[in-house]
Amino acid sequence: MKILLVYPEYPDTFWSFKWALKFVSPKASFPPLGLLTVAAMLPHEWEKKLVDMNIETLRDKDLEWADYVFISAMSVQRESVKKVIESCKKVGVKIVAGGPLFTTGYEDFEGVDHFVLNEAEITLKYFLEDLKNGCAKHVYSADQNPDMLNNGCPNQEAYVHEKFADLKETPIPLWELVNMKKYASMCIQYSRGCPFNCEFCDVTLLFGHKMRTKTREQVVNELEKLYSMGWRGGVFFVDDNLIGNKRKLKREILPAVIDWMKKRKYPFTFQTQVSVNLADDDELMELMVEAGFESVFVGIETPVNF
Ligand code: B12
Ligand code: SF4
Repeated sequence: MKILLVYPEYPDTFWSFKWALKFVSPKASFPPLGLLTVAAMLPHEWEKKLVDMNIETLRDKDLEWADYVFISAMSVQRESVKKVIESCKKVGVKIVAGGPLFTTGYEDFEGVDHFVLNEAEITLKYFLEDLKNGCAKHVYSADQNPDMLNNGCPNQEAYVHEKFADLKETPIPLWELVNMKKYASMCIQYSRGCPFNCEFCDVTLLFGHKMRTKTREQVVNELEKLYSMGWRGGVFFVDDNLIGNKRKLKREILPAVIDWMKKRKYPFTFQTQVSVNLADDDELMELMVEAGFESVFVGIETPVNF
């Protein structure tokens, strides 16, 4: 089976860093971590290629090569997604779509053969099983309503009775698919979810309020993987709010990262996103600095006191 993983183009916004990137050689800020994680969950023997449209053009010849095109996107990539779907339809290749854009509104997209929604750790295995049995459905979704649970063929929708994934099952992203030189920074994810509830933010809808975390071994193995692939420089912890579970971060994760960074002579600098209550915690700030965090992104979106 040949799988083409496609990451649609961003429009020209602040976060695209289009103008800033001109001063350094990379073409895009970050690689698509969701697609690389999904790629690592697909059968080992399947052939996989990645086209990140923020660094290269998607050609018909790429689409013709594939048996399935896997698309991931966030809302800001909507227009490009529509064009990718059109191109796939023109060459007659089947489409599997997942990620935040589709999980929060798949009904807006016609022409997609299979929606594999929510976290792939939960839904992808059901799709792969049905595909093997020749009866893949139109929609795979995580839902807590037990009445909607129906995983048998030939229904058109499968509701998996499990809302959020255990990150201990999450594999190391398939970094082999990426040309690291084209990016300003690499990424790693340690946790999902956020204890807060800012009204504009899709994070808690998608990933819940309960912090789910990887183990310290997983974090160190992911750093080691990036290092062994030759990466040196920035690494973005893409967590929604890295300090959502301060205790585990302070007691387990940061000490392991500090240890690894010291052994490897600080090959990376880290960036991340945190809630503003980081400022209350000197010990945590000191540990983060010792681990190699050089900047944090703090969103001050509300004047309401917590
Ligand atoms: C890193 C990040 C970015 C990076 C992008 C880096 C990149 N190349 O991906 C930066 C900082 C640039 C960014 C910017 C923005 N972002 Co952003 N970002 C994130 C963040 C924090 C992590 C993404 C990530 O790597 N996750 C780790 C991977 C493993 O998770 P994942 O991608 O969700 O993938 C999993 C599943 O979704 C699924 N899956 C994903 N893709 C696919 C595909 C298939 C085929 C299948 C089967 C499954 C599947 O399986 C994966 C494993 O479980 C998320 C929040 C989050 N927790 O995900 C927000 C998030 C994706 N961003 C969001 C938004 C809104 C934005 C902005 C528009 C914000 C703004 N107003 O400017 C900008 C727009 C960017 C632009 N250029 O204009 C929203 C998207 C909402 C939505 N419904 O689409 C999110 C969810 C955060 C939020 N606040 O709600 N972002
Ligand atoms: S603190 Fe950040 S991640 Fe958490 S709900 Fe608010 S905006 Fe979303």
